[in-house]
Amino acid sequence: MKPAVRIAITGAAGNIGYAAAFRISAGDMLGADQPVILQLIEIEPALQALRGVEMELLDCAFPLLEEVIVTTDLSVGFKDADYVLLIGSKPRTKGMERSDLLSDNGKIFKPQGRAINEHSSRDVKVLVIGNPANTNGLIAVNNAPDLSPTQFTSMMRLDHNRALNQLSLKTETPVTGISRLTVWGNHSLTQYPDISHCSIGGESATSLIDMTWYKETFLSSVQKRGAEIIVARGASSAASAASAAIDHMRDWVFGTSGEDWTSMSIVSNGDYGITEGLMFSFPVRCKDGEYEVVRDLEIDDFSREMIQATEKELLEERDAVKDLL
Ligand code: NAX
Repeated sequence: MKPAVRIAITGAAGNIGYAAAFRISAGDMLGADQPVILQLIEIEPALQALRGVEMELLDCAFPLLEEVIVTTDLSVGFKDADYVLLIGSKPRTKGMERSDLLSDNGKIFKPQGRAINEHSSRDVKVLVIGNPANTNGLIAVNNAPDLSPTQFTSMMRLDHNRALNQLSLKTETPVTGISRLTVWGNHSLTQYPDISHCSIGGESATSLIDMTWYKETFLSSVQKRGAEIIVARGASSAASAASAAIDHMRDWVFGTSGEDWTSMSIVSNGDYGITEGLMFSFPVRCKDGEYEVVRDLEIDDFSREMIQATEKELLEERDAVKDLL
């Protein structure tokens, strides 16, 4: 057996954290030969619930789960962490302005970025899930100056998986037959699910898909899928978000398949003209624990417009939290 790795999860008593912890302990994220130590972080009011999660995890007698640490202390929770899932955040409540949401969450992600910088493994891989995920990720990475910006990512994989599902249903093709899909930009209504380079069952998606359906139905159905689930379930996506987080981390560690790629929000290097330093979702390929933007894809006028719109929104979000960066 390999030595155990440490996985820190904030908001671990919440819906997504609860779903993720069990799948990670079962080996879904890092493989059936990788023991794990879970470092579960919550705020004081949720500590009792978190102790219940700990009891359930232990009651599963997972062979890979070596230890569970439950804490409200960031220096304990992030200590030596090899992987970090930042899930806990402040939800938007009725009447709350987006700028208030951004700044309230900033107050969470700034100290968390600092604590990761100070206490986590020098090779830590961080995934930010708590919304607004891109800008929370931007705050965290800007407060971790001793780590590489490439160690911080935000989650777009749920949007990517949702788009795959929509295409699969529309074309009656299994999801495994669909590749080279990209969801660009922000995890918000401006995200751009792009099928320009996508292949479905070996054929180009643009030759199979009716572009009126694509523009008038598909785009908004992916963008608004989260809201649709809230209406149906009375609660926001949880198991699918946890599953997407596991997909994101697994691909980052073990690599994407062949010529295919995935969508990850990463710190922009200026690729595709996106403002340097912005946390933005690009098409990326992963290999040997690293990721690289898929470069030189042709961007048509429609795509350019959509990409610029989502970049504009992220620039506005960045401006709203500039004192936290
Ligand atoms: P829940 O409200 O069920 O759980 C959040 C948990 O975080 C709570 O237990 C709370 O006590 C804890 N928490 C709050 N502040 C904390 C802090 N400073 N440190 C540690 N823990 C803290 O929400 P859940 O459904 O699990 O969603 C969590 C976040 O994921 C939300 O921000 C949500 O909007 C976001 N999502 C992001 C997605 C993405 O694709 N990036 C998709 C799913 C989800 O909407």
